[in-house]
Amino acid sequence: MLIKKTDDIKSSEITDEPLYFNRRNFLRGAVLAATTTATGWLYKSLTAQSQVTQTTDKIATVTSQSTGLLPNDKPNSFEEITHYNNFYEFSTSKQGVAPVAKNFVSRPWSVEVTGLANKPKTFDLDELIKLGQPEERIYRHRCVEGWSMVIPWVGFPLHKLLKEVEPLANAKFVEFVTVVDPTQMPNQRGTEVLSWPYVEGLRMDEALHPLTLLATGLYGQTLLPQNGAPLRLVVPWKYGFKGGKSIVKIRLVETQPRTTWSSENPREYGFYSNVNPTVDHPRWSQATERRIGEFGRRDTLMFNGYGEQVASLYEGMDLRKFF
Ligand SMILES: Nc1nc2c(c(=O)[nH]1)N[C@H]1C(S)=C(S)[C@@H](COP(=O)(O)O)O[C@H]1N2
Ligand SMILES: [Mo]
Repeated sequence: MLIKKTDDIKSSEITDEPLYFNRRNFLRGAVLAATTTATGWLYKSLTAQSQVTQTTDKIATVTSQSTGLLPNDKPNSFEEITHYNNFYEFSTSKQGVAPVAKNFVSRPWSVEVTGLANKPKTFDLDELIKLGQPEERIYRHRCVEGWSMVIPWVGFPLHKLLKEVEPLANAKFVEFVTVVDPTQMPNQRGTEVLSWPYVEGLRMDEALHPLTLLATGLYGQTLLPQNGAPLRLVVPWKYGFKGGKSIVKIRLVETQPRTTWSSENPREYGFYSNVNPTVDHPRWSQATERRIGEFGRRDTLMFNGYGEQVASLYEGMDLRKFF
């Protein structure tokens, strides 16, 4: 189960906000080092997809909300992030996703933003990236299964896109519909694994929160298929399954959408699914987690450590009831 670390980044490199840009340069160096020492196919796929690298170079500012890293957090290696994945459309084996997804074609790609909006619109991916002005966001990622990583995403806050379409006042929720393509995704040829498409959702205020990210890359490179190319959602204070991969449609709706995992098993996977160490999964404790690449377990943090930024969204809600 354990994946060997290939390009350790010293924890002493994790710094506070003022040193952010230096650290970012360091990470870019680490990517290059990993690239030259990794296998040939990796090198090829990275150099072939240099577009977002160039775009991210232009990022001028990163707000303090974008980091929130703790002293003992260090980014997982590119190898770990791209070879330990949940993406059931391709495979239910975490190590099996990357090889099966390897040739997934995600260009051209467009995202339809529809529903309760003044200006619904279908965006071409490149247009979307330009609009969003990608920035780097290093977030903790906590899977409901009890493991975690630290991932240096490249992306832009979802609110930038939502603002473009002008949501109507009765748009209370946002639904994220991901791709259906059984020719490229073997597990979509049946419904044994899940019913397709994989759908997720957020309340409008969660969707508009500055931490909520549409990711188009990681480690300064466009996303590989296994991480949700070309566009996936990242909601760092919620369990990982809330972050739908390979999104094709974003719908603004009035009532809480039916999401894949909460309809599959509402007792185990709630609509909100905020990381909460005090609410156990019916089949296992959520109090601790295993950081990929580490031995032993760490304590899981309320809201995955982002409580200061997001706890106010849930004031007055019983987080044991609305899980
Ligand atoms: N379309 C789709 N999105 C998905 C999943 C999936 O199976 N299909 N798995 C989810 C789960 S359980 C997790 S933990 C994260 C994993 O993202 P990563 O592989 O990039 O770390 O993606 C989420 N998004
Ligand atoms: Mo997950």
